[in-house]
Formats: sequence, structure tokens, C-alpha cells
Amino acid sequence: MPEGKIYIGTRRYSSWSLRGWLVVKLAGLNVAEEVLPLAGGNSPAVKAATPAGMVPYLEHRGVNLWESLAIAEYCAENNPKLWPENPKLRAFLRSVSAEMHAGFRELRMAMPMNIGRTFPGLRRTEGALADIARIEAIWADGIAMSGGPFLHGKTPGVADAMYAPVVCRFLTWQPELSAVSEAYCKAWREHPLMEEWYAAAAEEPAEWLLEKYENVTA
Ligand SMILES: N[C@@H](CCC(=O)N[C@@H](CS)C(=O)NCC(=O)O)C(=O)O
Repeated sequence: MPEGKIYIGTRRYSSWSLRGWLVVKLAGLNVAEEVLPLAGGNSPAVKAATPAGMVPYLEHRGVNLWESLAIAEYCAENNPKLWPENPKLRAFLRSVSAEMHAGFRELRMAMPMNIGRTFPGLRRTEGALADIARIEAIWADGIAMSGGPFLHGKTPGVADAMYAPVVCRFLTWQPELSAVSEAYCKAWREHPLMEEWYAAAAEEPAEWLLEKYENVTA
């Protein structure tokens, strides 16, 4: 019997939902899932079901949480393995998780998540490329510290969940990446949870497709 529910948006597009869903899964919380179709902002189904009008939204054992990073911290309270024991690595991963939550707007605007398509070479704006350079530096430093293949080490944790949708974006938009970044993207894409997310996204109804994410121009 599930102990709550996680509300997520259309899996094909909802990068923040992927973060929330991953930390819930990594923590092993027993919750049901409800997918709400995104309308590209002010989505009626999301507004009706969540306090902040945004997904992800988690109900668990009478506790309500929104904002992906707050959900991640709650999941880590339930399963402390979601942060590493090494204090130096933990401090770094907390910082880069917050950096992801607060930033990289240029990348997010130029290269939105659409895991059903590839748009190689498009939208390499100056701002997006600057964000990508910073993300690659973060990944290189994290993997050097943890030993890889994930930022947390052998298995993914909170920071990996925060960067998972960036991996999805890179697989779609295919900017040029270092060998370290390519290996990180491969490790995430082959992870069973990512496989599960992509497979479920492929089953979503055609009516949920949004023109603004599908009809892409340079
Ligand atoms: N800062 C929030 C961002 C959440 C967010 O922007 N979610 C999008 C979907 S990816 C959303 O719910 N948008 C409202 C809508 O499309 O109606 C978080 O970390 O969870």
C-alpha cells in the first residue's frame, strides 16, 4: 500500500519532475505516481493538484513538499545514502545541487528538455555554451573527487538527480562535450531508473505533445 503520491508533469518535457521522481526512487519511498499533462505554463491539471502550481509535488506520510531541492533533502532524511559520507565531497555536491536549482537559465531556455527528439547542433547560444562549460567543469571536479561514474561515486545521489535532466538535454541537443561529460551522460542514460523514465515517456499520449517543444527552429 503506497504511503503517498508524487505528482509529476509530462515525462517527455518535465525536467524538474525527473529530479523529484529520481530522488524519491533513489530513497526507496513507497509512493504512487500521478502524471499531469503540462500545457507549457499555467497548466490547469498542475494548478488544480499542487499548492505552488508546479511539479514535482510530493505527499508522503502526511507531509507535503514541493520544490525539487526540498523534496531531495526530505528524501535524504529518509535515506541518508543520498548524500555521501565524505564531508568535502558532500559540501561540493550540496553546492552544485543548489547551483543547478538556482541557475543555468540560459541553457534551460535555449535547450528545453524533450526526450523524444534529437536536435543536434541547434541553439548553441553564447549563454547556453557558457552554462555548458560551467556544468562540464562541475562534472569533471565531482567525478575526480568521487571516482565516478556518478558525481556521488558508484551510485547516483541528490546531485546526480539534479543534473540528470541536463544529461537529457545534452542527449537531445548534442552540444560538443568532453570525454568525461560523454561518459557521465552514458552512465546516467544506461541507469535503470533513466531507462524506466524514457520508456514511460514513450507511452504518453500524442495529445500531450506541445508545439513549442516539438516545432523547433535554430
Ligand atoms: N523550482 C521548481 C521548478 C518547478 C517547475 O518549474 N516545474 C514546471 C514543470 S518542469 C512546472 O510545474 N510548470 C508549471 C506548468 O507547466 O504549468 C522546482 O525545483 O521544483
